[in-house]
Amino acid sequence: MKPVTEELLRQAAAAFAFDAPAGEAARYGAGHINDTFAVWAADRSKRWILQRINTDTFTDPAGLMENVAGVTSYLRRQIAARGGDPERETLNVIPTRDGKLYYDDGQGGAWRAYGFVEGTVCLQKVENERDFYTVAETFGNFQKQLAGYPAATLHETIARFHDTPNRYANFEKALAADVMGRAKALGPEIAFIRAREADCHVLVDQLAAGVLPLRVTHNDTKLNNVLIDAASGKGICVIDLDTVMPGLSAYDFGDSIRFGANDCAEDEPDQSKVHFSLHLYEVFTRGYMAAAGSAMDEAERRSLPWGAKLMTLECGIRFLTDYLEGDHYFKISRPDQNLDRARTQFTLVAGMERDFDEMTRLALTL
Ligand code: ADP
Ligand code: GN1
Ligand code: MG
Repeated sequence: MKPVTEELLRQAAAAFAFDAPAGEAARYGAGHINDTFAVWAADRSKRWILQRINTDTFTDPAGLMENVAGVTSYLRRQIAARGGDPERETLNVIPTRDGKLYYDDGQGGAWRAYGFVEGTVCLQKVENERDFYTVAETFGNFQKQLAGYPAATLHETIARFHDTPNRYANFEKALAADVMGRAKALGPEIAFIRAREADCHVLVDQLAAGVLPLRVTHNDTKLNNVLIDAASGKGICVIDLDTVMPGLSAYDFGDSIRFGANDCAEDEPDQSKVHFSLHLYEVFTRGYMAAAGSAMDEAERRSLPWGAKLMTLECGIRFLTDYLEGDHYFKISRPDQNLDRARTQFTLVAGMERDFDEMTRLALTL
């Protein structure tokens, strides 16, 4: 994607039907994929989120925004029915002045706007157990609330997103091509991935065999995709709905464990500081099960620790693939950041393997 210029940002902000004149806009948040800005009203009475969707990643912004509009209006009805606040407990799409779900800037950029959910915190790292429990409940509820959503109407915004064997195959291709000449220094990482090739198939095989139910899932359940109410500490709003698609509960459960069941940054360069936390895994499992466990049979519960291990392995494979290909997918702010991200994932996978029996016992009993 081309860099966002001042002019492009100004034009994009002017395209939306905000309910007050727009003023200053500045970059906001810490996502790896989209370009996110907060736009203040000219009188600073309120602000909105304005995002340029990464159309290299999401090649069908129209289909993507249909998903987002469909899911958020469905959630609004559910939230209103239980007496909640639909302005804060779901994203709310603000249409363009000509009534569209997104603005096409004519230079390959697709922009959308949401109401800004004020009075929240967005964590980059687990700071305390209570917050992690809250995140678990919030994603568990999200899945439960969408159980009746017509999954067949959802567009697949990224084909084969959590198809781990396909991610493995792409890694082997990137390794064979080695366009940056980086493979020679990656012996241990390559061996680590190759030793787990068979594992990559576990979940997709169970899905194909009909052992696990297909659900509407978020598919990118990082901690920083939940907004936590600053006053009550309750998880209130699930954001980043670009990858909402049919999937497995193990994907959502697993990606949260990958990101949150440790006390390190995703790109920690010092591997001696990276530790999988079985205790935080237990905290998360309790929260997730409290919200979504009643609908899960034994096979689905058994799939959860596999989700944790495979989402972490898959993400490491994706970071390393991007590193081999020259860092074109995940935004980086320093050299070797994707390599550090990959190594961190592999250290976490090794930790999970040590604790796997206990992880399974907890998923079956909590
Ligand atoms: P990315 O796909 O790049 O991760 P996100 O949609 O997750 O983009 O947004 C990036 C960040 O912007 C979030 O981590 C959060 O801090 C902030 N954010 C996004 N939407 C809202 C919103 N509606 N209200 C307040 N903050 C938001
Ligand atoms: C990306 O968009 P963001 O930063 O929430 C990525 C996820 C990865 C994650 C790793 C669409 O998430 O799949 O797990 O980075 N999203 C996409 O931090 O590829
Ligand atoms: Mg995000």
